Amino acid sequence: MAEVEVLEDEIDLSALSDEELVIQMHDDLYDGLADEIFEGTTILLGRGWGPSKVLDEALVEGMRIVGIDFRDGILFVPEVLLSANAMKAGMGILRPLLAETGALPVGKVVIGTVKGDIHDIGKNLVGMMLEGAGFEVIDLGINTDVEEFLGALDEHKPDILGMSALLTTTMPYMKVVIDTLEAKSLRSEYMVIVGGAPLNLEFAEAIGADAYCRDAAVAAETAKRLIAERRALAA
Ligand code: B1M
Repeated sequence: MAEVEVLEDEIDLSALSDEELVIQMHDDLYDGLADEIFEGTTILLGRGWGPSKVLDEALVEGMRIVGIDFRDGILFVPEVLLSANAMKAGMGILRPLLAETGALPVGKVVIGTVKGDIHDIGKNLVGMMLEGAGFEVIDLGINTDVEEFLGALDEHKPDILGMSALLTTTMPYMKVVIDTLEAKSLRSEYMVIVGGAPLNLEFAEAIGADAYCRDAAVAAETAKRLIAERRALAA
């Protein structure tokens, strides 16, 4: 009986209009419902939507709403991880299609937790939020030393280098990376964003980073702003 009631409450996504379905997908992303996001993405593609349109209007917009509520303390880490997981379910379908159509990501980010530090929950959230904002993210994982950062920058040629640190003992390593970029005359090639609980704006400025991001939502907003500013300068 209980099962019947649950089934009666379920929404038939395929019966919704495009507009209703997109709004429903925003709700489902918010609620971290990966199966529904997978289904909604499949339905929109089946109705002739291009992968970029599905990404922008259904997924990225949904994650933008999640990001705002995370920033404002309405959503918390476990909920955002579920949303990010649901986003990944949609991205899994869209990623190969986007590659086929040659749709360009907003930009590329190489990200890692610095040497000596194994905290990665925040860094992973940042990576997911950046993906949600349309960035291609190359995640180097934890305990990343300067050689690994340099190797990844050389290989992937990102727009942005992102570093995370959760320990007061590891945050100075960010300066080692930035100083090495300076020493190799590579600093101007990349915009550097940093974050992690013990950091603040003063520290970011002191080590020569381009931006300090207090949380994952701010990181995604900041990355978009930095890209837009650089493109405006180049135009
Ligand atoms: Co550790 N740990 N930990 N820990 N740990 C802290 C950081 C600590 C504050 C706990 C405490 O003592 N109160 C303390 C640091 C003290 C200090 O340095 N002043 C600490 C310590 C001491 C340690 C060990 C040394 C403990 C020991 O072994 N004696 C050890 C260190 C190991 C190492 O790294 N070498 C250690 C180990 C661990 C675990 C492995 C058990 C585990 C990590 C699991 C994992 O990450 N996979 C762990 C955890 C979970 C924590 C706490 C409890 C939670 C961290 C977390 O995930 N927060 C933490 C206490 C705390 O912060 N309350 C603590 C949630 C996460 C979403 O937030 O990471 O801040 P956060 O990320 C945010 C922002 O900071 C920002 O956006 C994120 C999302 O909004 N952000 C960025 C982060 N990176 C960013 C990058 C950006 C932009 C924004 O751009 C690139």
